[in-house]
Amino acid sequence: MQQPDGSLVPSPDVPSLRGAVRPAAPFPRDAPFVRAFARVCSDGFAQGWHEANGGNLSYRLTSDDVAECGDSLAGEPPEGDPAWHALPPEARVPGLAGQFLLISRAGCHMRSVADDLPGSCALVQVARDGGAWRLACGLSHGGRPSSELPTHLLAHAVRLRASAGADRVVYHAHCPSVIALSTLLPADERAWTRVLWRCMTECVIVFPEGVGVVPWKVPGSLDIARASAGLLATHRAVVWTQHGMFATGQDFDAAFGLMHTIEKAASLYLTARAANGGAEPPFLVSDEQLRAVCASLGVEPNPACVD
Ligand code: 2HA
Ligand code: ZN
Repeated sequence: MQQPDGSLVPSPDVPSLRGAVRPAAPFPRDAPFVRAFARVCSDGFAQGWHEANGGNLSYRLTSDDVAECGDSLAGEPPEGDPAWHALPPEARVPGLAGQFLLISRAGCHMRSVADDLPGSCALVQVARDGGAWRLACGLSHGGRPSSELPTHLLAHAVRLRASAGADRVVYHAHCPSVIALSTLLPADERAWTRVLWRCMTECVIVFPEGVGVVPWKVPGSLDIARASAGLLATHRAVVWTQHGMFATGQDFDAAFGLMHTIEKAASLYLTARAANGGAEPPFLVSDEQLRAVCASLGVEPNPACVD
């Protein structure tokens, strides 16, 4: 169901995400991380991944980013202050205590983010106990953070742990070939990973851990957030069947590049399969070739996905 601003109504199990929140401080629109954030939104739209308000993006600030923002991020209210929005117990993120995240606004169109950064983004801080968030700045016309905030929060917490603090970007896009492929393949990690690896040699090098696959679930729900976070502990990308994909990375290039590689491989496979009358293409990269390229580059492929 959509609201007048085009955003999805949050699931009833995410009550803390309801209601508009008001900004407090000037938005750091010229900070390099904000410019890079805007570029991903524009580039993703140019790729055809963001129809209407589809997709969302978040970035976990470094301490240098925070220092550069100065007063914009100051004034942390005391615990219990109404500025803090409590998170449902399943979406608590103690691992992100005190961290700042830049995230797109619910209902915003990625195409237009660069034209109105303060109105299209929220800069939020996670509370010291990981059980609440507050708006530091942004959302200059009101609104709230992305309807997929629970997935973004849990994904950041999981990827921070898995990457020893390196991963900072969580990107969600409605990539057409991945969505189309999800109407043909079972929601199975091995099936997906093998199709992607075997139609383009570079794939096993770019994502040797394979891709996680979340079976269909309600968008914006805690259910889809938990399922995604579980898979993101061991994968940097997860497919949401009949919906799109989440890709994560150390920086915007890494997350965008991973999304792009997977979407391109899915597109190649669909094209080849259609050209072959709908049947499996006969000349895919073999298991022996997968192992050879991994050995030559010192990459360890997910053993469950190579024979
Ligand atoms: O931002 O993509 O999954 C809108 C969505 C919800
Ligand atoms: Zn979506």
